[in-house]
Amino acid sequence: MNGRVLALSGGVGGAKLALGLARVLDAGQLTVVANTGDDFVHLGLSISPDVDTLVYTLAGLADPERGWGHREETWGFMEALARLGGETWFRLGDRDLAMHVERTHRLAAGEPLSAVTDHVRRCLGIAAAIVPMSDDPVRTRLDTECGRLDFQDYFVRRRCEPVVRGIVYQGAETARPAQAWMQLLADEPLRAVVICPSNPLLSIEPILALPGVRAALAACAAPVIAVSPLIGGQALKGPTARLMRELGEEAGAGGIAHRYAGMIDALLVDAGDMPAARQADIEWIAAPILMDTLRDRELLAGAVLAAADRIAGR
Ligand code: FO1
Repeated sequence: MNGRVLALSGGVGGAKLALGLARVLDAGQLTVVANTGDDFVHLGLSISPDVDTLVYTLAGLADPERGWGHREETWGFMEALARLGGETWFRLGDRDLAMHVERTHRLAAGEPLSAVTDHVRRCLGIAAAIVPMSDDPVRTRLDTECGRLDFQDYFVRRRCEPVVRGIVYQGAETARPAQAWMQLLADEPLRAVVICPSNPLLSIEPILALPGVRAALAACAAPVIAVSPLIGGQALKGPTARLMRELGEEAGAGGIAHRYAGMIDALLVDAGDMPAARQADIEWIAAPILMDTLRDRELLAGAVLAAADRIAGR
């Protein structure tokens, strides 16, 4: 069974499922939309962390421990920068640096981020399409007890420690979602739309906040399947559960279902998170959502596609 699949993703967690989908689908059937709300300019370089995590993961180049950055990385640039008293809180590895330099150079020459990303994808032999959610800048900022913070300041420099009171997706209201994926959503008969197990507030919401995206998903004829990023109320990585609590949301599968209600047909959760009674008018499906190994990623991708095919009556 084949057919095109559109996946919405943030960084590490989402990229794991994207890799599983890429491995079980025929070449060219997968399009992954990457959050760009985490993007920023650092040391004069244009950094797109979630785009790069997807690129490195799908190219088999991601560092297996960190999840972000290039595998077999060396840190000569960082060491030299530290000696010069430069900013070292955001670590740019020597191999990774090539990505940021090339992207910055191409953006400065007038290429849109989607074209730069597609160029990189082809150079690294990735069959799946990777589409930044928009070519226009959207910047996630957090209102915290320490004031309004840029995303990477909150996430990396301050290790998600400040208590968060609100989140803004600056620029989202006027940014145009990239053509490549909105057209797919509107025109193509899709097999499934997948919301990857990424942070719903920091990674998926910036995509949903773009004009027309929620309506397009609600109107989409294909099954929309989400995978919970939480198990037993805990995120496997990152601040998802804490952030949901800080913003008054239920930090559990129920909270995820509530967030995506009206947009998704089914939510895949850990067996221990299955509710006693139907909730949020969606189908709840118990699935192996922990993705430690490559095999786990393929199995979860298979479970997502099986759910979509069943809902579509295929
Ligand atoms: N995450 C960190 O925790 N520390 C870093 O120094 C760091 C550097 C970095 C460099 C390039 C890149 O593409 C990602 C990097 N990340 C780093 C990951 C990253 O910023 C976050 O995990 C994402 O933005 C959240 O999805």
